[in-house]
Amino acid sequence: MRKQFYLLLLALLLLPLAAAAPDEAIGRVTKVVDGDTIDVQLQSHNSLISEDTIRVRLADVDSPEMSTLQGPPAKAYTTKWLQSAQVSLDLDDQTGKDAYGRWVAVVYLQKPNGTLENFNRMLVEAYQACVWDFSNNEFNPADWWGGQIPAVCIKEESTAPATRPAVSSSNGPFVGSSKSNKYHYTSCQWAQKIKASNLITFSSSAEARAAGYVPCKICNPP
Ligand SMILES: [Ca+2]
Ligand SMILES: [Ca+2]
Ligand SMILES: [Ca+2]
Ligand SMILES: [Zn+2]
Repeated sequence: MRKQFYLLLLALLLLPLAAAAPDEAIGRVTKVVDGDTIDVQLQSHNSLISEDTIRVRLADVDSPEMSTLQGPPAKAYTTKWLQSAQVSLDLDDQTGKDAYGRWVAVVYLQKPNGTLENFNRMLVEAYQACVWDFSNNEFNPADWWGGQIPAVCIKEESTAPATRPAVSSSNGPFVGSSKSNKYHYTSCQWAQKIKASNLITFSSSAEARAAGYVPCKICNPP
């Protein structure tokens, strides 16, 4: 009798938590493909999904590709936190899968104490991804920070590869800090650490060099 009472009490205590948790799908991460893409073996999911293991593209963020210098560190960060971890997925109700068959989702990491951490947000705060807000999904990244995206790294939706105009590699924009003499690709991990108040933008490498700046040895701009 007493045991049942405590079980009931526990269930009542957990009820609000369960209601708040995005439980459209719950599973374990079996593979980290790169910083913003993972495979999840599902333990439970709603009727939208028919597969047992799905590939998930983190919604509204973009980590550097593996072919770039910043790709492996981003993958290492995601691996550190998510490999074999238990996650809850808030799947995008508007588009579901993207053009590559990956489920678009916000990934919530289940901490040992039961709390859920928005991993999409963690990735941005760790400088391993830019915010890249697509309007075709249900998510608004500003919500992750209580209404205001911090000045970390924000990509415009219009810079999507399909619509980005071809530019010569010597064209910018490049960025530098008023506190140093290096200039970077905007995607460089060091560029992303420059405080907004110190940020200088150059439209070309010629302009950066004319201002006395030299190429960063990490991202190696022209
Ligand atoms: Ca990416
Ligand atoms: Ca959803
Ligand atoms: Ca969005
Ligand atoms: Zn750089």
